[in-house]
Amino acid sequence: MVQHIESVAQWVQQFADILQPERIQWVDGSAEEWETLTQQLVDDGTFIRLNPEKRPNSFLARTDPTDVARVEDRTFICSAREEDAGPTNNWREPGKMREELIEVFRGAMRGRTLYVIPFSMGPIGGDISQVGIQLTDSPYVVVSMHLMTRVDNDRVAEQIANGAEWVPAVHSVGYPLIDENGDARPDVPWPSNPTKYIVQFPETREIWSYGSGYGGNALLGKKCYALRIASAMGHDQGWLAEHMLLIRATSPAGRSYHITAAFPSACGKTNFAMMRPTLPGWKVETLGDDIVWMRPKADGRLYAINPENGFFGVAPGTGVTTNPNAIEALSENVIFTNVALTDDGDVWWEGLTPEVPEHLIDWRGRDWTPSSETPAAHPNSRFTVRADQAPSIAPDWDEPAGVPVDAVLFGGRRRTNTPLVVEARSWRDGVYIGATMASEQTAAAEGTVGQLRRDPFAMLPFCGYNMADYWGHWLEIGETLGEGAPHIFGVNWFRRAADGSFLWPGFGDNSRVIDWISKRLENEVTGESSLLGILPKHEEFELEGTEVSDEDWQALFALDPEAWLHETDDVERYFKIFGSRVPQPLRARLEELQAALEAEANR
Ligand code: OXD
Ligand code: MN
Repeated sequence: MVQHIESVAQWVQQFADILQPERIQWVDGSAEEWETLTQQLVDDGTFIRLNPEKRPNSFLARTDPTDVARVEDRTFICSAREEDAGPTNNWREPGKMREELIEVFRGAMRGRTLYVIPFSMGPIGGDISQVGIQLTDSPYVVVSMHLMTRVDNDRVAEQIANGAEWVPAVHSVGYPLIDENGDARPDVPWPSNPTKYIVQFPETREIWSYGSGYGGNALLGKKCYALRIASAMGHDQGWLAEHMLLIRATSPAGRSYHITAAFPSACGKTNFAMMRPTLPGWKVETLGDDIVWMRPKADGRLYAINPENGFFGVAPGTGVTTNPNAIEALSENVIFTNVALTDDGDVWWEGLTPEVPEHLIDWRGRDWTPSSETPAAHPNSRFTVRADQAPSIAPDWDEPAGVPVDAVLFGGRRRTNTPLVVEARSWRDGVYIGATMASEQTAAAEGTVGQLRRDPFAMLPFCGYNMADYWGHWLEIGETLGEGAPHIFGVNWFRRAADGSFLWPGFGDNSRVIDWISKRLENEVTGESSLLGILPKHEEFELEGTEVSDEDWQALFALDPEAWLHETDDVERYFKIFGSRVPQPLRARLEELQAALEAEANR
């Protein structure tokens, strides 16, 4: 048990002295623990138990309306030197941040239970897996961690006893039940604090989080560990931690391809990961929907695992037509957060069904009817469910060795400019596509929805060190892999026609893009050379059964050199932010592209 490991016991005691909880509970991940804690959450008013005949063992939580998304402006990368955090991260000097946070943490758990959660990211003991221990005063976090990570006291203890490095992660919602004068105050259904800190110390591999109980702010195995801390570990140790989904696509001929894809938050990663292909004979199996860890192995290939154990998916837009696999996965054992409640004790959100219920209780607990002016479910409302409940889950998704990656996709939400699919001619050009990705902002983080922002590799909020060094790390991994490197593609499902309608049907029809990618991997088609890379020829691409007209097809790939020169000017300005740290090969690619676009514009 982890409580018998001296380094762990000491660390827990050190924080217990600061946080001053009423008691400490060592979490074991068992079914009994789930039972007890979910019932306690119901009794305390945090959870509503859903109608067991409709959705057994499932719960609805409503957060405080001010605690609904990741708080990027309160997320800090505290490396020893500011330049190592880089211009895209908020930086604070680690010593100062520690002092400030210890004061904030002091007494933060008065009157509450301190839960100690030993967990593994990835199958316990796997050669790409890693362990951690989270402290929290939120039982909602404990049961969510049960679903999202492998919580197991004995087996994690065994890893640590055998020398595994463990990441300490401290979390408090910042709502003590007893103030410094010893006066009690009542609890609320969703305790949180208006002041929030999501802090990573990449060099010492520590996470300190305060004030929020929601999602990536509070389930510290996810964004804080599996992306911010793990990206820094990977940089030092020669591997990659990425904001990517992972699937296996099998062709009608029975050939399987492992594909990872990076899309910014709330751009359909979960839908893509659980796709039901419309192209006859294709099958897609899910391995992961949000994060992959990848390591080059001795056979010269890049191997990937999904370090998570569950899906924390955006609910709105997930429906029987858009993602039937997710809908099946959600039939039992689910924690829903900030969706609407139906009159018969079930859940609903925009896009779940084409028909809209006559009456609901919205995510804020208020009566709602179709004439209400606000959505019934919060745009960033979520479901939390174990990965193996998805009917599309690959039978070997849990294999510690991981799978060899054949193709890497980078995509954003772009109305204009970016083609449906383009293959990079080289690893360098692929890294350029990843580094210059941009997307229209969604509701997953606070900020203005719809604004275009550069989101390199979909890692803008998640890279635990200088983004330009991260690009350099990708270039180095490419060199290590050489011939065995996956092919890299840029994709965009969101291009619009002049009238504002989507040019591409998306969802299951994205299997058509996979089909073309597989033909490129097999060298069965040549594609067509363009300034941006290799584009599909019309005749190489399966469109039968879609309503994509010739005109739509042209528009999906139209390249306007003037518009692209604006794009490359913007990239040039973006690169300037990183100064001399931008790797030379990426500057060279930018210059090459600018010269080619200028020649094209002057023709
Ligand atoms: C997520 C995100 O929660 O990217 O996966 O915001
Ligand atoms: Mn994500």
